[in-house]
Amino acid sequence: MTDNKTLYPSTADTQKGTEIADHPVEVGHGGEWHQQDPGAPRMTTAQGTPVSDDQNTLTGGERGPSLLEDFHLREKIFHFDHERIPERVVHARGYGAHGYFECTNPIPELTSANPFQEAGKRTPTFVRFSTVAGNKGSFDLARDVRGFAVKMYTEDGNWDLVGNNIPVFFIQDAMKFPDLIHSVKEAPDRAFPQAQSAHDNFWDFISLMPESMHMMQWVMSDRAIPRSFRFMEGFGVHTFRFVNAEGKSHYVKFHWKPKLGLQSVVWDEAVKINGADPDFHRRDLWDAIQNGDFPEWELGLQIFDDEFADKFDFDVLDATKIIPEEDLPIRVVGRLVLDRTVDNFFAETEQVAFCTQNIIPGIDFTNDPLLQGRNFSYLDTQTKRLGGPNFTHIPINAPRCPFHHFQQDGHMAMHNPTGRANYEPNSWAQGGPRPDPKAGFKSHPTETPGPKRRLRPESFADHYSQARQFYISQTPVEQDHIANGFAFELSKCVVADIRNRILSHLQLVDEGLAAKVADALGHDLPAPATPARAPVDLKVSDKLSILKNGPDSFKGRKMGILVSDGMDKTIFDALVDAVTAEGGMVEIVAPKVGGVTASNGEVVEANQKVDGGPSVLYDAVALVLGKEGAEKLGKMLPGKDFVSNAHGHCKFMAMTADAEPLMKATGLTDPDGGMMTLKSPSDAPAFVQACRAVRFWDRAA
Ligand code: HDE
Repeated sequence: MTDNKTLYPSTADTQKGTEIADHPVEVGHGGEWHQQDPGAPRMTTAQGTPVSDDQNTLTGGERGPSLLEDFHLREKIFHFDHERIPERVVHARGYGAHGYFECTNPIPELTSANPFQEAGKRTPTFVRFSTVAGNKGSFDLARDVRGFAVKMYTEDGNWDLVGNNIPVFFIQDAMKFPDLIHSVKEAPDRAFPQAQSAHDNFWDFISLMPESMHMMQWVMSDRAIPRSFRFMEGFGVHTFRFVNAEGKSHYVKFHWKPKLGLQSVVWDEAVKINGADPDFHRRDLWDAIQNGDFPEWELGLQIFDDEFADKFDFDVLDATKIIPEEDLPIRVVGRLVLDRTVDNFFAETEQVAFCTQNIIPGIDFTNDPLLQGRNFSYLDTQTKRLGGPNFTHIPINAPRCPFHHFQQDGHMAMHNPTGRANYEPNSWAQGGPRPDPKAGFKSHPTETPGPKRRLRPESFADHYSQARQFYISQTPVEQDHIANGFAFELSKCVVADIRNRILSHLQLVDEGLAAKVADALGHDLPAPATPARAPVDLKVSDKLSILKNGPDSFKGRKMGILVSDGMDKTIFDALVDAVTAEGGMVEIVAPKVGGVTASNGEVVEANQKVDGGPSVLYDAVALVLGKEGAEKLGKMLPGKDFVSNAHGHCKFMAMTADAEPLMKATGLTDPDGGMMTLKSPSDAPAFVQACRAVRFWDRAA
C-alpha cells in the first residue's frame, strides 16, 4: 500500500506532536486506573504533591457524597474555572508565529534603530495576524481588515509595529475608535450579527463618516478576504519618523511585501470556506511552517521629508491617505521570515501584548492623532487583559536584551530586584541602573505651535480623491468584486435610507460604481453627497490592485486532486510531481478517506473525504477519476459541488477523459480555456504552469 503521507506534503503531514504512544492507558473495572508508561513523569498538584488517582473524586462511601477536603479536585477545577482571560476588545481572533527580521540593506544614514545597522543582522521577531470584528471563536474568512502586528526583540528593547493588511484606516482621530468598533460589532441588544459588517449599525455609522470612504473601497475589495496571511501585504499605516545618530529626522511609511505575491479568494468562496474550515488561515500558516515552506515578506520603506510631504494636497499625518508607490517608490531594506510555530497558543499568541508605544532609539512618532490615541490605548488594554502591570514579565513580552529599572511589586511579579536601592537618584555603592543621556531614547524635538483646540485640520478634508484613485486602479474583475461587495453588504441593511446615503457617497467616488451598486440593490440613484472638499482626479496606481501583483508560480499554493477507484496512477503521479516541483502542495480528496484503488491495483490513501474537502479549500483542482468512480461522484451532491464550485470560482481545472460523467452530471460539457484534459502524464506540467495565473477570470465575464 502506498503511504502517501510521506510522499506528498499536505495538511496531514504537519501535525507536530501527534504520534500515538505505544503504551495504551487502561481504565480498569470500577474506574481504577493503571499507568502503563513507567517513563512518564509523576503527576502532582500545582503545589507539587504527588497525585495517586486522577479519575475519581474523594467520596464518603462508594456511592456517597463528595468531600470538600479533596484538594486535588478543588485545585483542578478552580484552575480550569480561571483559564480564560478577557479576549482582545478588537482583533480577538488571531494567529501568531515566530521568526526573524534580517537586514539586507543597512540604512544608518536614516536611522540609528538597531535592526537596520548591518547587512545580515537578524532580529528575533513574533508576528500575530488577526481579524478585527469577530470574537475569538469566529471564523477566519470574515470580510474584514487583517491585523499584521510585528514585535521585534531588538538589542535596544522591543519594537512593536502594530499594522494592518490595508494601508489606510476608517477614521482620522482616535476619538471615533470606540464608536467605529461599537458600530461594527454585534448590536448590544441582540448580540448579533457577529464577525461581519453587513448590517445597519455599521453602515449607518459609515454613511455619516465621509472620511471612511477610502477605507471602504479597500474593505469591499478582495483585500478583505485574503487567500492566506502568506499572500497579503502589511502596512504600518501611520507616518512614523526615523532619526539618525546625528538627530536628523525623516518621515517613514512601512510596507511588508509578501514573497509569494498577492492573492485573495472570491466572496462566495469565503462564505463556503467559513463552513468547510473556519480555521482556514491559521491552518494554512501552521501547515506552511511545519512543511518548512517559511512565509516571507520584504520590508519596504517610503522615506520622505517635509518638503516632499508639502507637495501633496492631503496631509501625511492623516491615516486615511496613502502615498502611492508610483509617487514615492518603496526601498527594500530587509526581510521577515516566519520559521517557527508556537509551542503553546495561549502562552504566546494569546498573551502577546503589542503596544504602539513600544519604540526604540532611531524611531519616533508623528503627530498623527490616530497614532497618538493608540499610544494610550494599547498599554491600557494589556493591563486589563493580562491582569496587571507585570505583563512584560511573561516570556513572549519580555525584552531579550538586558533590562534594569526600579519598577516593583504588583500582581504576579516574576523579576524581583534584590538589594536596598529601589529609587533614583540614590547614593548607594550598588545603587542600581542609571539613565544613559547619550544612548537612551530621546524624542525628536519637533515644534508644536498653536492654540489648544478641538479641531480637524483643513488638510484632512478631502475624503474622496484617493477612494476614486483606488477604484480606477483596479482591473475590471476587481471593480466588479468591489461593486458586489457593496451590494451584498448594503442588501443586509434593513433601512433604505442607510443604503441611499452610501449611494450618495459612492457617486463622488465613481459614478459607474454607484450605478452598478444601485442597480444591484434595485434603487434609484440619490443626489450625490456634498463633499467637504471637492475630489480631484489622481493617476492610476497599479500597486493598489491584487491581480496586477499576483503570484508568478504555484509555489505555496494547494491543488486538490479528486480521485476515485480505477484512476490512472501514472497521470496522478505526474500531477503530484509537477505540483511539488513548483513548490506547491497537494491534497487528495476521495469518496472515502481510506483511499482508492488505482487501475494498476495500487492503493492511494486520501487526505479528505469529498464532503470534508470541498474545492473551495484549494487554489486549483484536478479530477483524476476512473469511469465508474466519476459516475458515482456524479450522483453525489459533494461530488457535483466540488466541480461546480471550482468552475464558478474561476479556478483552473484539469480532468482525465474518464472524468466525463462527473462533468456531465454538473452540466459542464463546454470546456473553456481554464479547463485542461489530462490525456497522458506529460500533460501535467503544462496544467500546473497554467495555474500560475491564479484564476481563469475570463470565465467570470
Ligand atoms: Fe488597534 N487596538 N486601535 N489599530 N490594533 C488593539 O490592543 C486601537 C488601529 C491593531 O495582534 C487593541 O492588544 C485604537 C489602527 C492590531 O494583539 C486596542 C485605535 C491599526 C491589533 C486597540 C486603533 C490597528 C490591534 C485591542 C484608534 C492599524 C491587534 C487588543 C486610535 C495600523 C494586535 C490590543 C495583536 C489591537 C486600540 C486603530 C491595528 C484596544 C484606540 C489604525 C493589528 O488597544
